[in-house]
Amino acid sequence: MMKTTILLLSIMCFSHLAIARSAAPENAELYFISPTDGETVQNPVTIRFGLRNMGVAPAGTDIENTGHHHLLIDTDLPDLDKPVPSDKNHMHFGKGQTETSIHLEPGKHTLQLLLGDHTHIPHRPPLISGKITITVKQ
Ligand SMILES: [Cu+2]
Repeated sequence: MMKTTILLLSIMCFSHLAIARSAAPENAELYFISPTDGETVQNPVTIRFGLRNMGVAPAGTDIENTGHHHLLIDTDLPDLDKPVPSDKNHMHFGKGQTETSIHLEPGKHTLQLLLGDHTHIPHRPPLISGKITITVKQ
């Protein structure tokens, strides 16, 4: 039992060493400026990303306490130890954009922001916004 625990602990320590997640200030905050949770909106949907106590830098630019935005649409959080996937549910804003305008099918959608570092990997601690639900009008 003890041996198993030690083995598990060392595996956990190693996996922490193996991944290089960039540090983020404890007081940093990621949030939606707009839309707000529960809002009904029309296409195209303009989404504004808010970030406090950290800066935005393009992907590939390794500057301390910066990152770039990822918009998660109708999905849960990905593995925080890996680069954020790139598909229709995970949009990258690697040029350092702080807002976007997208088209969404009419109906309910969930949106969430996740900051990634220069290699698209979430920070430690991760910068994650609240998950909001919006309704897109026909
Ligand atoms: Cu990215």
